[in-house]
Amino acid sequence: MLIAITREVSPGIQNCELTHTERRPIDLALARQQHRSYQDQLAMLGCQMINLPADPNLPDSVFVEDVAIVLDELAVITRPGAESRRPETTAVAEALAPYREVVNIVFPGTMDDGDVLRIGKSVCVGISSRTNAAGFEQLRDFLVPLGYSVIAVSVSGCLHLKSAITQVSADALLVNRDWIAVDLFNHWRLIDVHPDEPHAANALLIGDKVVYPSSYPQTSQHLENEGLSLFPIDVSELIKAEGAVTCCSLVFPS
Ligand code: CIR
Repeated sequence: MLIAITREVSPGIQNCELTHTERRPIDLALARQQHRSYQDQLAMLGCQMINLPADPNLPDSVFVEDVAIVLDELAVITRPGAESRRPETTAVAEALAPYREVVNIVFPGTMDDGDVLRIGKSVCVGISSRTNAAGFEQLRDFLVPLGYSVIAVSVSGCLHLKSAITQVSADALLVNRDWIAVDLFNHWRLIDVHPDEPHAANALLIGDKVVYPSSYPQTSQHLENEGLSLFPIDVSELIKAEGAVTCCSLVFPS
């Protein structure tokens, strides 16, 4: 059984953190409607949903992915790189406590799970404006004794590692090579985003199903040509907050 933790869109989302995106007005009602469709999609794909309430004081709290790394053996609560996001961890840690032993990234470490790409027992950690070397070292010290290999990768030009690369099937990764060097991933089938859609590398793989933003039609076509079947979802308002599809949930086996 898969569990998916999500958190309702904050009424304060307009004041979200933005790093590589210009601020544009966000239609809160539409953002909520899109987020509900996203939750429905995850439920339809077999996830048991845990929907945490919105917090008006935490503009980015819909992006629950960033505050925890959930592995089979434990959950690592991050110390988000943006100070405004640090209080988001409390509610998510409480929601995870019944399912996993919970440990924490602590000062001086910073980490957003958007920077953590886990594939089986391999964990790649993007060193970015949100995740620092101390955060990487702390995660490595938690995971290496559990049999994981933990590798640092530098990311530039985008917010997180998973803005640049995500897994889309058992053997394929979707990638924007402008933001990450792919040498490390050369043994994978690499599918490139369409050059006109630089933000299109973030896909959410659940089992063998790919939840994918409808905002990127050219990359969608490309993925379908590669034989992948997509579950399209409109998250245009969440994209304005520099979010995408992985960031709105924490999905893990119970
Ligand atoms: C932020 O800047 O932290 C939020 N506005 C967006 C976070 C998106 N997170 C993700 O893709 N993992």
